[in-house]
Amino acid sequence: MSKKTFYITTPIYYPSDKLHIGHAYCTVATDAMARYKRLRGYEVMFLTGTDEHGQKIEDKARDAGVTPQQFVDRIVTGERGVLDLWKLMNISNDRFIRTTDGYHVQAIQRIFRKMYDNGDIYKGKYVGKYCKPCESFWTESQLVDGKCPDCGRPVVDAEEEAYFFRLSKYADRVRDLLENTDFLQPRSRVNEMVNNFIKPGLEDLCVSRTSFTWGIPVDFDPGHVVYVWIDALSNYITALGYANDAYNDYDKFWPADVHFVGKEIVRFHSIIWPAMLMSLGLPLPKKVYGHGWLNFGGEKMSKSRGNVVDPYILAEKFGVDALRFFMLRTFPFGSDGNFTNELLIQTINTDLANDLGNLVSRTTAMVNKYFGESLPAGCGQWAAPESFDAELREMAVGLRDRYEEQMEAFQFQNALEEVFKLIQRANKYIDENAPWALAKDMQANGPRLAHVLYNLLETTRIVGVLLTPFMPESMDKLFAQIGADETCRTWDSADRWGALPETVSPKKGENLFPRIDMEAAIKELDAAAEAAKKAALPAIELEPQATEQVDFDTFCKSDFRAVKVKACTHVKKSEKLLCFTLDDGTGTDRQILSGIAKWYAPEDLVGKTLVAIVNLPPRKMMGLESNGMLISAVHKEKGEEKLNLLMVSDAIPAGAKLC
Ligand code: ME8
Repeated sequence: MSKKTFYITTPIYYPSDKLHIGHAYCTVATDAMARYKRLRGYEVMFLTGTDEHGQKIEDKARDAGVTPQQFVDRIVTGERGVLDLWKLMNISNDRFIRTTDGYHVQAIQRIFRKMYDNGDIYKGKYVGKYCKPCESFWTESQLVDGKCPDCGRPVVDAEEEAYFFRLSKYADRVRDLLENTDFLQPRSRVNEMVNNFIKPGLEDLCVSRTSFTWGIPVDFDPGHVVYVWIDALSNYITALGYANDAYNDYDKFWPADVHFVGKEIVRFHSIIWPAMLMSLGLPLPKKVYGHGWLNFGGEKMSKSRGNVVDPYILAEKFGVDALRFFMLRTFPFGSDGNFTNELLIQTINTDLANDLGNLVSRTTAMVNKYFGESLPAGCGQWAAPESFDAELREMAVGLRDRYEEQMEAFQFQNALEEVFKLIQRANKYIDENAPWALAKDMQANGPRLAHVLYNLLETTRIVGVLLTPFMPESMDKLFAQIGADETCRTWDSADRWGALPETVSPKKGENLFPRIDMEAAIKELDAAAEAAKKAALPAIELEPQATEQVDFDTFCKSDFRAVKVKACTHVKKSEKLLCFTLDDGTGTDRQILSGIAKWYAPEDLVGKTLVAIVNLPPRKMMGLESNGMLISAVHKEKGEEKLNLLMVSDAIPAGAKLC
């Protein structure tokens, strides 16, 4: 009999910037789901990838001075790029699609043509705004203060030929899908879609562009490229081999069991995507799940807001599994969550170091201490069980069902909550039995102690199985420590008490989740974030040149002269000011104050030939008079202000006019 299949996807990410922990959130959730289904024996197809076309990428590549393909290659396959990040996060995707892959490009052209041939795509006129100098079309909403968002100049009304998709034709069917099935989850997102987008009337969608070239060409109409969302959404079927020969998995895996997507792109997945599939005559995905955002400081984490958290820093510091676990344990998947380093460390310390880590280390240590290599045969049985023996055992064998119910509803947080209730119960069971007291008389209490420890090992094993989708590497270590081989790491064994042989050889090993010193770690993270912020700043930043013009006569009124420094001292009580005594060629010393103490030691300036503007009105600073201003060059390096006094050749005599 063929295996049951499960097809799950993440959105395909824009490789416009480095990905952050917010992107990792969805991918880690998808990974946990995929691993859970594999554990249950499903044949899983887990797809992720990158969405590489569109104007934004074209613009960024131009700014970076490379071709769009070079630009996306660097972010996808380069060091610490998308592929590296998924490797780091231990993501077990079965396939990775790039929308620049040849097979996808060809499939999109076929899909576009099919929709054109069946009359759902037609040529019309796109009415919008046009910026002549930039040769760009804009929609009303893209304008900034009614002007071109690129150059700020006025725009004119314009029309452009474009292809449209008859989205309006599918409005009723899509509404029915949303309102009368559980296609879209969480349910709360349905009203949002219907009220905000469907009720006001679905308009046909413009699905081609002629204003830029970085996209998939419409093969029957040169100059048009396919709208990036038509290109992107189709990835879910092209990656299976729809309309191409690269793969042959469409019949096996389509329709998808679930698309996991962030809440802001639910609109595309629950309205446009089903309508496209209806037009193509294909089955619809079974579910779209719109998850919440990971916020930082109360706002969506995103590069443009400058509040991104770097997964590399956190993974290096706390381990990948702790990070994966934290994201799914702490925030309900359907709602937004506020990421803080404190919360991350607190979760690691409480759940992983204290509760789980202690259970494992105490149990294995006690087996080794009181019994050596292994527990005696027969320890799984106890003739007169205590009430807490039964309680622990019942809770443990019933856990798999409770966990499954939550996982099937994508409620990772609740599934983990169930697991941790058992872990806490097991720790309480240690205290209830006080093994250290039993160990005082091994002759009398040895068999009971062995039974208690077996119950703890068995509970730990069940916990280990169910935590594997979340923390695969650490659970491998956990199994090795309690001596569980492959046969008792399975889904089937997770509701079977006694699957662990009585005489396995547990070995207390390294601490699975070391406790973290909150204060020290926060300090280090803050410093790392500061350094990363600095590193991301441009190497050199220059002030934009003034656009306002000065007429020549006004400019000529400024009198610039070469001056020689006779003396230079710090101004008392001022951290910024230096006081210069200058020879300006008039025979009378000139005093100028300048706020450059941060950059120069006074003694280094004596004897230098500088440039000053000498016909400014006198100004008082810190009780001293300044007559003019020294000219310097300013710029920023990695966000830090730099200043260089303009120094000219000493061959120039004091007082020489600069013109
Ligand atoms: O939207 N918290 O790509 P994208 C949670 N290419 N999720 C976040 C997040 C955060 N702080 N920041 C981003 C696109 N995401 C399209 C998708 S699919 C056919 C095309 C999530 O790179 C975001 O919600 O901008 C989205 O689901 C995913 O990352 C990709 O975002």
